[in-house]
Amino acid sequence: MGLVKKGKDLWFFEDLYSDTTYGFKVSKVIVPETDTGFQKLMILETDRFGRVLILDGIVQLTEEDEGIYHEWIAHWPLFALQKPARHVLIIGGGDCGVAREVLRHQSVQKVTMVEIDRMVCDLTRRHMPAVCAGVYEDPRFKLIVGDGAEVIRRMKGKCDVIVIDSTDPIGPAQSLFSTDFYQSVYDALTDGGITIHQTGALILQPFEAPGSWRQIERSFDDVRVVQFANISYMGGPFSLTAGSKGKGVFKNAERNALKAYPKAGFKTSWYSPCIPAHPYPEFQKRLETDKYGEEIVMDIELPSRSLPDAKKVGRWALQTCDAIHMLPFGEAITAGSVRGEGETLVQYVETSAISYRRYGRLAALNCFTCAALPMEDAIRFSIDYFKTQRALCWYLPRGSFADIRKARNNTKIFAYGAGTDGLGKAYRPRLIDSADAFARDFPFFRSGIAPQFELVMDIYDCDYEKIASSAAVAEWAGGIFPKISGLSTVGKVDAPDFGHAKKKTAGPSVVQLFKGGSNISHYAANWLMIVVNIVSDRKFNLGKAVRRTMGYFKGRYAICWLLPRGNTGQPLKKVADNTYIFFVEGK
Ligand code: AG3
Repeated sequence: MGLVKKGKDLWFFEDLYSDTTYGFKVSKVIVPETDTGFQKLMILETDRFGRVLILDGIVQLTEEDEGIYHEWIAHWPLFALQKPARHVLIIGGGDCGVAREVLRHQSVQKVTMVEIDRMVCDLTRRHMPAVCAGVYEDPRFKLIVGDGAEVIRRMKGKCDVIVIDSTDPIGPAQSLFSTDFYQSVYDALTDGGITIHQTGALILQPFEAPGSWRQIERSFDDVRVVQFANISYMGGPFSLTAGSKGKGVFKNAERNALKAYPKAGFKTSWYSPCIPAHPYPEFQKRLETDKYGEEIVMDIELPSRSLPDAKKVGRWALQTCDAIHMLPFGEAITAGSVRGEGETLVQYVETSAISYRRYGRLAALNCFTCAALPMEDAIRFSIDYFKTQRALCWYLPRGSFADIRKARNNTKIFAYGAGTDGLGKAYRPRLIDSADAFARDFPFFRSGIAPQFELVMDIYDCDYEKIASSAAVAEWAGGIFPKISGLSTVGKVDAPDFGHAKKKTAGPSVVQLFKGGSNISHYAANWLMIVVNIVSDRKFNLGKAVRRTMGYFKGRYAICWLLPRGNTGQPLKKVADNTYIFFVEGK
């Protein structure tokens, strides 16, 4: 919305969210919206908050409360260190608020600030002089106008603290939230060093902090979220995510701060070592356990009297969406049972899908959602709907970023319905080495238990450009994968991008039907992760399929499941014995 006239008054409303905003009355426009070549900059004056810096419609600081953010992001890491900091690197932070606070530490001999947008420096220096008070005059301070992601590569092992004071991961700051960047931040730190990054409002941007947590967890030895609240950043609890080079650095953070702060020789207004700034327990839990989604896979036997027609299956998909509180997206994709392709229906829900596939009297159902899945509701609904007795089920925690053992433990194989008591006894898949799964004599295909099978892949740390592009995804699903696997395609590849409002689920989806199977996958651009489900009744070279897929998307590692489908007649234990999970390391 930006600037809006209300009667005689001029108001500003923030543009960060599409469905909620906050605003203030403007007394004067100091710098009208200016395109800097990197972003749109505006400086406004208000009676209540003093001057306000706005980039791309998002409030970056107000003179009234900038101290809260700048003190926490600067002093928390500096006081948490075991040894006083000497060299501090700031990425972004062109208004110099962070530099101002860092320079108050007498131990600091050098502060390098790398800001990509010179106009942010110049205009805030001119119009908000209190924010950068003293910084430019301090001989310890050096400004580099340039791309932080590049400059940092030349700083190996040089910095005790690296503060990333960026805008949100949209626009010019996008590359500062990538795995490669975090890795070069790690490399630039001294041993025991700390980095800290602004990672958004915990309630209003629920996937920002968990996303950064996952990334930082991969490159750093420890992760910690520091929580505070200010006025400038709407939404209450706001997060800074810190990573350390060296294990156990954060264990002493509070103790170090309590000792160092009284000796520092300056007082703060908002930061205090007596405020531990841990996130609310609910958020901490989510940071550690949040996953991309959950999937329930069900094989059911249809009653012989009446095989459901396409309409009935379509209604099942829509009512399943209702039962699990997911919105359907787009039209269902269907295939008839010509030439043994099987009857298939795929209904997209928010970057995941509900699918049905019938072979004879067996229906193979998948119900994947990116939100919490009310699993029992989903199963019970399908059993009732198709008037069957029992479902053979696999519960898969998808995109959990967990290690393979945890992923195995959280996977459940069970029967549900008549003759079972609730979820009954649940089994785990067999954990094997990828080398065994990829070996020629892998027993899975010889056991005779898998008339159809499903290869499920969660591939992590993929290339952003590849997974954010519908065209690249379509090329893989419609052309490359069928070639690698030898599966023949039925119809055209469908690769929509529904433009989901939630960051967690942003990115394209894909469906490519095969003779005797399908490829249904989703691409989480913000988590750099993809989730793939391939069902087939023809065997293909697993090693080649997984490796080439990882190669195409440049994935660094993958967790794969292999499920025998179409086994409603088999004892549960036998099904579990033939369900596998394995870890694949990328090249
Ligand atoms: N940089 C962080 C702005 C974050 C705004 N995001 C938000 N409200 N979710 C501020 C620069 C101040 N030096």
